Amino acid sequence: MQERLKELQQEALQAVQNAADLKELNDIRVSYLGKKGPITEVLKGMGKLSAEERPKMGALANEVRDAISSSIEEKQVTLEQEAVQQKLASETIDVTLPGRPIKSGNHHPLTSIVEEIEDLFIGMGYTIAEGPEVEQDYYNFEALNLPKSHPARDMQDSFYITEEILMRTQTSPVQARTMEKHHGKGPVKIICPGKVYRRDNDDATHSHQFMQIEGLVVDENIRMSDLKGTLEVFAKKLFGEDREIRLRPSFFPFTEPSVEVDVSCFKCGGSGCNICKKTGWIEILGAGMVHPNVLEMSGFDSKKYSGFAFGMGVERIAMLKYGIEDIRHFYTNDIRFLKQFHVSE
Ligand code: 2U9
Repeated sequence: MQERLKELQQEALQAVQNAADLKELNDIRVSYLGKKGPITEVLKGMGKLSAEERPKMGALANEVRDAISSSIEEKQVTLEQEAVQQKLASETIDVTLPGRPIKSGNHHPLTSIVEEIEDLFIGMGYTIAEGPEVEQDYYNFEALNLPKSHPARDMQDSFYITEEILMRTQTSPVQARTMEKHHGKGPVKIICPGKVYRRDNDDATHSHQFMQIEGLVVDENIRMSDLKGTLEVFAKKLFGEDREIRLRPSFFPFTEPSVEVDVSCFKCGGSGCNICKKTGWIEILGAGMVHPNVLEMSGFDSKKYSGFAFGMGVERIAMLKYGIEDIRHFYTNDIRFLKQFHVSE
């Protein structure tokens, strides 16, 4: 029995030594030290021993069991450490490798232009005002000095929904609504960006839906020189510090006097090229002093208050700024077109 126990110890220690992983080690533990293991088996035969030999054999069995179990524990620590080392080695990150670029989208060019213009005017103390795209005839036309009989209504063929409701043809109704909310008390200083709708046949330079930005300032002592100074800052910011503007007389029902505003050509600097059609000037917006009828209709005393307003088509500004030749590129969402406006941050 003594020999058998020694033999088992040898065998077990050898097996523990050779164990390749934690699972194998656990199998050894179960097979040698478990209830059905060989040591238990040997101990069962102790009944046949003399009273003298029994305690000796019991002590030896415990020694063997302890030796096997401590060698298993030792081996377990070694295997666990090896496993950690292996995991660390396999998961090593080379922090010196360059990162993978994260693909990000970018703003639509129209959004960028609108935001750039908004930021500029916010910097000059304006606030942004928005209003409904489905608008009442009153705010779209009547309140802007375009009564039902006015011939200028023909100039802007509109999408009517009912006799009195239409898709707005300009963002001006937002200004009329804002003025009304001020109950005749200035100042009003707003920028109104948004979509507008006109019954036009789509081609390279026309779209039945496009974006406008309009501005309105109403207060005491607002003069044409305020309008000119404001638009000069705008033109320089958008098209370059060397730009100049010029005002040409024009007509809009909601402003008097009215002007069309040109910026000196940003390509040739004014000497004449294909962009400015050899004139040195490019038309960028319309503007004027708010018509007294418009002030009165929205509740302002036109003897006390005056104002200026201006309006521009956002697509036109973007086409000029980025050299885009077809307005339809803005709406077809071709990723190759949109990607060109990616600005990495
Ligand atoms: C109120 C009073 C006055 C807004 C103005 C223009 C001149 C203008 C066009 C430019 C190109 C529209 O996109 S476009 O077709 N706009 O020329 N807009 S003054 O005047 C207003 C607006 C609201 C209450």
